Amino acid sequence: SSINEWRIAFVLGKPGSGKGTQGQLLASRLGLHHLSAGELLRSELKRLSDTPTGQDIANRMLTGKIVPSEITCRLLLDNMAASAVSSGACKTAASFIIDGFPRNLDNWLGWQGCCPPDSVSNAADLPANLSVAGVLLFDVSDETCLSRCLERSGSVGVGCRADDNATTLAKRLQSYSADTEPVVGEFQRLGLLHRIDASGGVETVYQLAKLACEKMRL
Ligand code: UP5
Ligand code: MG
Repeated sequence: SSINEWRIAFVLGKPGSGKGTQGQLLASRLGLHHLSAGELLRSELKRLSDTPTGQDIANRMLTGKIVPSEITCRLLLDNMAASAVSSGACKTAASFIIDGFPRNLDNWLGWQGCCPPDSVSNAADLPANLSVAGVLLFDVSDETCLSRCLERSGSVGVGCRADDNATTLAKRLQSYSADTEPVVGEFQRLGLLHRIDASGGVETVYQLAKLACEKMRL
């Protein structure tokens, strides 16, 4: 593989399927960079809370709607560059786990528009070669997702989320089947999809996710 290649794995799955939990574990144990699109949007909406853009992001997140791809792609690319610069991996090989993105076909088109395959990026801190190595899909039932998110909503402080209520959760699950399943189908067609049973305990799921990352040469 080329010296300054960045390899990316997207992680998709229903709300509460464990994208963030496994993203963090894979990052800390395998030395990958982990970015959560949802976390980046939550900090962006705090930063922009007094502006129309901030209000728009907040409204969308409270109703399970998807933020326009220009906003999310910019946040992801800015933070990938920052994360690679701070680790010294800027001009060398690096691997990224991006969780919760792309959420729909429009997000995927937007991403390809930012990073067309085999083309040179203009951004100074991004390497010439940025490729999608694969997509992890965490499979789990609606019931399990709901109970995990509602359990989290009972916690206060760290991890407490405005969208972990029954009304918003129903909308997040709807958005998963209406918006995200089509892009999952597209990754399947492209031969990029690694489907993982995410119903077991955290360590069980981690072993499966790690195997998939090894197959992707992440
Ligand atoms: N937990 C995790 N794994 C477990 C296991 N194996 N066994 C038992 N418990 C487990 O896990 C959820 C909870 O379950 C935690 O308490 C955890 O300890 C426990 P977590 O790892 O947080 O699951 P995750 O899949 O990350 O769930 P999350 O709620 O973050 O998923 P969503 O997809 O709903 O949220 P996200 O932050 O990605 O997006 C939020 C909103 O932002 C979206 O609804 C959308 O409006 C917007 N958005 C965009 O518009 N565009 C984007 O690109 C991204 C987000
Ligand atoms: Mg998450």
